[in-house]
Amino acid sequence: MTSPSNKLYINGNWIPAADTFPIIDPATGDIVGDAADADADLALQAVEAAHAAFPAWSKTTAPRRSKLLYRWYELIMEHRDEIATLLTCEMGKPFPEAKGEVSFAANFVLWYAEEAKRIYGDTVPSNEPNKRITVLRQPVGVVAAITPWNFPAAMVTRKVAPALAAGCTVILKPAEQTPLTAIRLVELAAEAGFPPGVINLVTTSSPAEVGTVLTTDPRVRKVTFTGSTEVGKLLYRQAADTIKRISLELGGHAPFIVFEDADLDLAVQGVIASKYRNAGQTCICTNRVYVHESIAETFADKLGEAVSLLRVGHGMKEGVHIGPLIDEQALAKVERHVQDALQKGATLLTGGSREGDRGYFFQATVLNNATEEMQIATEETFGPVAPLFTFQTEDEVLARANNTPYGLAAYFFTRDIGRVTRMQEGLDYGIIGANDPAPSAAIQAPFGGFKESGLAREGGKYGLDAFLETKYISLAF
Ligand code: TXE
Repeated sequence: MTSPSNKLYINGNWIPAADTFPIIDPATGDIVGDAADADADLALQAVEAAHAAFPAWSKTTAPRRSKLLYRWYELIMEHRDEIATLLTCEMGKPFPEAKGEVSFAANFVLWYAEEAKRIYGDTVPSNEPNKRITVLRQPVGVVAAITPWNFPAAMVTRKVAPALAAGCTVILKPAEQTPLTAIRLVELAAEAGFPPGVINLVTTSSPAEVGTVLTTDPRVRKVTFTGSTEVGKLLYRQAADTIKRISLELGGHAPFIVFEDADLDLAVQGVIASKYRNAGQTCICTNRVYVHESIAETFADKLGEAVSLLRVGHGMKEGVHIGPLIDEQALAKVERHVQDALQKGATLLTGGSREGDRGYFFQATVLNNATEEMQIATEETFGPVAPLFTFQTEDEVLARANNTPYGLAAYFFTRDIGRVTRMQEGLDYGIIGANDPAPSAAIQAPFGGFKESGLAREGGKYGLDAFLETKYISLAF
């Protein structure tokens, strides 16, 4: 692994902080690097730099912005394996998944390199012959991007690339568990040639201190955040005083519904793909599997058997499907949810416990006979545990699926076209997988949630809107 830079990137310079903090491999508990520990003063310096760089960057031509983004994309792809190694070592996901994530991350940069050239305005017909109405799209200003640990590369580029394409300058604050991937991505952005102050990086072990600066300083005009619903609500409140634009991509509690006419083998593979990827630490991960009572036993047998074959281990080992959870707290939460479900009458089909005596591993688990009273039915588990519920009718399962404050992703499997139409329209979720367990792989599609799962969309042409203001000009002549 290359040695990470334990510095902050502010105004085009790599500068040290007074302190650093260690980064832990969740598979071993070993220290794999360290990162600079920014405080409020350093966060303010980053805001100052982004603010000073904004006028020139916002006036940089679209082809020039596009070219720099394209160069950044090329550099990320050239260093794909190296970044993926860093990612596995600080976050834990299996190396092939990490490589997939780095390509996914790079593709956002590529997409927005193109999209930068397509930020169009409008001419609107006027009521009077001597007036012209035009509508300009202009960059919103300085952007604070706060990213989580579960996708340390893709969440950075899904926010930073559209912001830069729109003409905004950025302060990036990655999660304290996974700053090394972000540092490397920013090093490559610097190498690509973005001018000083256009991208700034503040790593910190005190997210509340730095986050307060980023969400209250009036020079920051936009906050884009992915993380827990709890922190999302806090940032929303903090940003309210200065009416910042805010995008929130928060928690989820995805239902996965298997109707009696579904292709059961496909549905089993679907649960595996949507639940166990990233050890279940994905906001669109399946959280509740509803199976029609007439096929419940067959489905449970098939799923239990398939999941028992998944191998848990260090992400750099070959043949591993599931890496560790991010930390002890995450592991304890998963354990708590499983214990609570077992106490309330669930039965284990496979898994159910921690694995090994080092690192934060939990076995791939399937719980049968789950009910709504269990914590797992309402709280985001963020781990490799699939609880199985049964249902009798379409109306009933639709109501149960929608009975949550979350509204990010929902999945269902059926071969009845009428039911496909009714379900996709009836589910109160921002992302629907109809016979598809992996809708999020499309960078061109709008990713985001209803209700308490968030605000605004990321990805594709939709992801640019969050970084643009609309200006209406009425010209009399
Ligand atoms: O999230 P946090 P955590 C969910 C998931 C998980 C739970 C807790 O259920 O089990 O949240 O994870 C920064 N001001 N998701 O505690 O704390 C933090 O530094 C400013 C879903 O890791 O929300 C990091 O950069 N920033 C999710 C980011 O918020 C603050 C991804 C996310 O961390 C801050 C991760 C503050 N006061 C967890 N406090 C998804 N949507 O995919 C924290 N942060």
